[in-house]
Amino acid sequence: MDPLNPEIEGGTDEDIQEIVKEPSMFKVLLLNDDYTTMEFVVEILMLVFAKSLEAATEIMLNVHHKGIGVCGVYPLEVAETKVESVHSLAKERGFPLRCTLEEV
Ligand code: TYC
Repeated sequence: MDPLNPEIEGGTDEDIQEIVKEPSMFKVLLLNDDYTTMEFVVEILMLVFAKSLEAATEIMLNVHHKGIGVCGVYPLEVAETKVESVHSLAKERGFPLRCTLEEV
């Protein structure tokens, strides 16, 4: 089956649906911990997720109180890069801050 011409190459309806559907989107979820400072989490949210100071503070406090929260929703590769950036910046500064992905 030619992915560019699924209908003339004998692709099934499922093949065609798979090809035309929008790319999956992923939530980047930030996890609370007892050691990362509030200031560093706000810094990360502004730097990696392009949040304003006000939005970053609101997300950080939400995660601090509820244990988990959404930083943003992105296509898979973008979401994965953001998770890696958070983990590497946190490691550099000696914080155990973690985040994870969840398909929307
Ligand atoms: N709970 C941390 C503290 O009290 C702050 C914090 C908030 C840490 C959000 C991680 O994702 C997090 N210093």
